[in-house]
Amino acid sequence: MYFVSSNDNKFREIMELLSSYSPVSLSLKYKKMKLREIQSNSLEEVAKMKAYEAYELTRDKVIVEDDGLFIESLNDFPGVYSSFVFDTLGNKGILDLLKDKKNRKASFKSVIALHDGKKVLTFTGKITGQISEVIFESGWGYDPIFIPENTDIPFGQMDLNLKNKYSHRRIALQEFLIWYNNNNNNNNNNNPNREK
Ligand code: ITT
Repeated sequence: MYFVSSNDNKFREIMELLSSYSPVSLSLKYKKMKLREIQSNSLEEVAKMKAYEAYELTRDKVIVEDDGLFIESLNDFPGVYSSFVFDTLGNKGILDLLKDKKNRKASFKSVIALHDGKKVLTFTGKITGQISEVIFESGWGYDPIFIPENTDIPFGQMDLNLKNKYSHRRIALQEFLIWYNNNNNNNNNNNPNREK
C-alpha cells in the first residue's frame, strides 16, 4: 500500500506509529507528490478527492491525509485552508490575528482516506488544544504554535513518540488500522483465528 503526500513529516510520524503497533503487518511505501486539493468546506471531501487522484497515479491500494487547524475565536479559520494559510501567513500571521484574543482554543483534525481499489473510506482524528502566545523554535507546520490539551508542551517541542501520544494523526491512523486489521485477517500472521 502507498502513502501519497508531499509532506515527509507526515510519513515519518506514520512510520513511527506503525512500528509501535506490532500486531499490524502493513508495509507502507511513500510516494512523494503534491495532490490537488479541491475547494470544499469539508476535510473529508478534500481527502477523498486526494485518494481518487492518488489511486489513479499508483493503481494500488493507497492512503492519503488531509489536515486542518480550526481556531475557535477565528470562526474555525484556517480550517480547510490550513495549507494555503501556512504558506502565506505562516505562524506569525496566525499569532498576529490572535493578538487581542483571550480565547486561544483550537482543534487539529486529520482525515485519512483509503482507496482500496474499489471504494474510498475515511478515518478521522480530532484533538483540542491552545494556540501559544509565542512561536516555539522547533517543529514543522503549525507544531511551533499548537499546545495540545493535558500538557503545556507544544507539538514542536515533542519528540515523535510523545507527539504521537497526543496527535490527531495518531487517532485517525489508529481508526484506519482497526479497519485494516478487521479486513485483512487472512493475511495477518497475528490473527488469533488463523490456522497454524
Ligand atoms: P499533503 O501533500 O499530504 O497534502 P500538506 O503539508 O499540504 O501535505 P495538509 O494540506 O494536509 O498537508 O495540511 C494542512 C496544513 O497543516 C499544512 O500546512 C501542514 O503543514 C499543516 N499540518 C498538518 N498536520 C500537521 C501537524 O501534525 N503538525 C503541524 N502542522 C500540521
